[in-house]
Amino acid sequence: MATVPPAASRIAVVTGASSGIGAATARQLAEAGYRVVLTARRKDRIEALAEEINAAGHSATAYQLDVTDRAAVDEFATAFTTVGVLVNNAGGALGADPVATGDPADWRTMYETNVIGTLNLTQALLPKLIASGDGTVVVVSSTAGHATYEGGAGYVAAKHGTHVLAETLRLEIVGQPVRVIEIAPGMVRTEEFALTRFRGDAEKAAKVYEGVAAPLTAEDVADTITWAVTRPSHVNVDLLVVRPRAQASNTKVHREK
Ligand code: 8X3
Repeated sequence: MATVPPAASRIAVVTGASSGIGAATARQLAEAGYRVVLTARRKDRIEALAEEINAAGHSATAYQLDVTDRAAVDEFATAFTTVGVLVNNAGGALGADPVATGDPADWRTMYETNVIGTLNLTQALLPKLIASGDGTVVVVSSTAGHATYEGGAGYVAAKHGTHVLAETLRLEIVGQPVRVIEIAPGMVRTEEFALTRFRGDAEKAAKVYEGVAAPLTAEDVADTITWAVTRPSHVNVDLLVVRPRAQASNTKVHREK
């Protein structure tokens, strides 16, 4: 049974809420009773999602935000006295090139969005999470944050960064009323992850999931996030690794012919 958090901690901020895991998480946290604040760069998408959530009788607002823009993030944070939950979901992969030929610009972008984006939101909202008396920071990392694979170095390096941020923050704020939860999904088929990685090349994107009976869905991951967040306050799920049954490791995937 999910516990209902105290009233002061019922705002949940979700970054990257315009699609995929972020959008699914926003829907599920709203259903769990949180007032969700949807952030993403694409205003039209988060506004439509907020409308959908509100029409279903829950509570959502949309706030256009680029997580890499620190001034904008600081401005966003002034809207709150307390925040109950921050889900750092914004991020993604760009390219799948070997180290020998990877584009440094891609590496930089991935570090900026995945690591600095998470750092920006976490720093800006930490005082509000503490002020709630019962805060939760979720870092959506990846199995790429725990082991490497060929062609993945730029993304893997960035996701190791988000993993380290979560681990270190948990050490540093122990004793404060804030949990730090890392969710590390493996293969998840969303409308955009692979397409963005391969710059719109639908054929390459489809190959990622080729023959895989049932990759995880955004809803599956949102489910694990919502489960971890709704445990009683004293229960900190440090790290939850979730993969489809067909994926035994980042490089061992069962593909049906
Ligand atoms: C996504 C998992 O295997 O594409 O975060 O790196 S993988």
